[in-house]
Amino acid sequence: MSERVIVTHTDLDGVAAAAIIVGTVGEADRLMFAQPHQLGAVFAKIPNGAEVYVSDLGINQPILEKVAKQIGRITESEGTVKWFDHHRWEEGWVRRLRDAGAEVYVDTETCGAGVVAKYLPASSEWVKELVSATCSVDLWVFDDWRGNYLAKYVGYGGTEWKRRAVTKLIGFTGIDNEIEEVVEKVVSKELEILTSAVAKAVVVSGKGGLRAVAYFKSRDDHHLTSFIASLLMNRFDIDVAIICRRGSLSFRSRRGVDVSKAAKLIGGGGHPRAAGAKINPPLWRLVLSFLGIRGPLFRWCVNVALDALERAARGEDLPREVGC
Ligand SMILES: [Mn+2]
Repeated sequence: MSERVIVTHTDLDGVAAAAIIVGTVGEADRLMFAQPHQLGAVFAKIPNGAEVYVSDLGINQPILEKVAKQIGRITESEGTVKWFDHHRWEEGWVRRLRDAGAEVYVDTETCGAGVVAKYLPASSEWVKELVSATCSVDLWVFDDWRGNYLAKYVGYGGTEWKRRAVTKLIGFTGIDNEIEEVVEKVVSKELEILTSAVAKAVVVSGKGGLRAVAYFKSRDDHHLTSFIASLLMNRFDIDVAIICRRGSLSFRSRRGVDVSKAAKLIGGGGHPRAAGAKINPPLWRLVLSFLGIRGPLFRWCVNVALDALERAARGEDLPREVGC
């Protein structure tokens, strides 16, 4: 018998999509969580003749050929590939994967779970409810409060947890005690992080007088960056926030301040109100930070950030290497 493989995204939308697939076609032999850029490597691991479902993952030009070749290998060995997504695809990408033998369903009107429900298809009552909750969060419309609970529930743990979450969401009946308890844990943890951010943040100013609120973030909680930054900007009544980490820095802004140019000046990019860049701090500052002495790294990062902000404000547009 051929192996059933599901490849899905790591967020609520991906988990819900996988739950709908499993709940409709049956248990998967392999459930793989991936980010779009990992698809080449992921597909290489799928055995010949497999029955493959891909959900809530887009393709992009750099990996198109690699993935198409793998799809060709799978379908030529009697396998099948069904791909469900709601991100924007170029027509040529759809054509290339179809030529390789995949069934491709791309629909930007709904979330990934919605695409699976519509085209797999799956029309049970629980599927409708799960799609409603999931799309609410994934499409940023927030018209179904259960989605906010589910997003926090799914985000609680790593791969093993997400596997469990897929099973949990099959036959979705709403927010039960178990989900509530996990969400409570996640929310108190987030509150703790936000409270400590306010306590540890500092107001800094550059040589040209530009002011910002800065914070060093040692924990790996990227999804909180925007919340922390907006909290700090409000609390300190400052329009630019600098969030430093060991390998990257993020800018956030409000009241029309554009931070994307500053990010570009140090080799990064982003949007006017949310941007960032990778940073390469001098080794000794990095080493000290791992020993718990974060000041030297934090000060270096803040200087890099302030310098970029002030140069951007002056209208300079040449990227510059940042030194010690
Ligand atoms: Mn999605």
